[in-house]
Amino acid sequence: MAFDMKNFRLDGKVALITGASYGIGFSLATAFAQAGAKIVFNDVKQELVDKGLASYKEIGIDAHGYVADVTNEDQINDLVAQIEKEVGVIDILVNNAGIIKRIPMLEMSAKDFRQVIDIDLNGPFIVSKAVLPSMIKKGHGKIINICSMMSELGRETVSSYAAAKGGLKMLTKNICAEFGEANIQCNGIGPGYFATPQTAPLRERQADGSRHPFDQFIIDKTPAARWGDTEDLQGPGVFLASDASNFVNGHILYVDGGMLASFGKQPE
Ligand code: NAP
Ligand code: GCO
Repeated sequence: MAFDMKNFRLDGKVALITGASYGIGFSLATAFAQAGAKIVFNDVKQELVDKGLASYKEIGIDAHGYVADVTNEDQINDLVAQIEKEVGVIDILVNNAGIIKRIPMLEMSAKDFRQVIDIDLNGPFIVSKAVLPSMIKKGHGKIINICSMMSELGRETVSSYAAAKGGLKMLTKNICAEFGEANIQCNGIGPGYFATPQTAPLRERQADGSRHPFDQFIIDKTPAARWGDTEDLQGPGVFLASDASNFVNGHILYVDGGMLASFGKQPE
């Protein structure tokens, strides 16, 4: 059968991107919209949902926004039922919502550790479990989990985040194993270091106007010698959300400028 570029389109599909008022989720949603999808997103606060709706409207996207906490199973089940009633059955889920707490392990409370695991790992489990039944009934579905360099690597102060994102990589593989036969594809995107609010503390200019030491560290560790721009994630995202990836399953697509492939820039 001749290859058809239509395979990369998302026309008529309903995409739920969690935590997509801004940042990576917002960027993926704008690309999905351009590929033809109807955009649905949630956030934990009404003011953020309103801000997100205004941002989507500004660029001509008529998105649907809802207040829901990904860690709250009742809220998520009600959200999915409301989306199915008001927009349609969810064809594409992006588990994007996530937080990070940068605390040295010996100073981190179990409560803080649990909160990161709850949002970054339990959340994707809860939301995936809520959307899978209708995807199975419909005979197809795409789940994309936003993983991380910390799905593969540790680093000081991010024990909870690395544990969560490592777990999310394995949840991705498990959903593939359990639902592949139902024509559900579950893959991950593993961004490298991207300039978003989440990484702003790592990029702050120093008092003398110089780069944050971590900023230079990332540039030296990345063969592309730059931080990622969220637009770098749009093509990989549309690919994994589209029919073009129907035989790709359980895969983590790292979009990291080569970071995981490289030892880092050698000293001059
Ligand atoms: P971000 O700018 O901090 O945005 C995260 C979004 O998730 C925010 O809208 C946030 O809403 C929302 N959120 C947090 N907790 C939530 C909850 N319980 N329920 C629903 N929404 C919730 O982060 P980002 O940089 O765009 O990252 C998005 C995803 O990519 C995260 O999973 C992150 O771990 C991952 N990632 C980021 C990078 C990077 O370099 N930036 C690299 C690899 C992976 P609030 O504002 O209300 O908290
Ligand atoms: C950090 C960063 C990273 C990025 C991303 C890398 O503190 O090291 O926040 O965790 O957010 O996850 O892939």
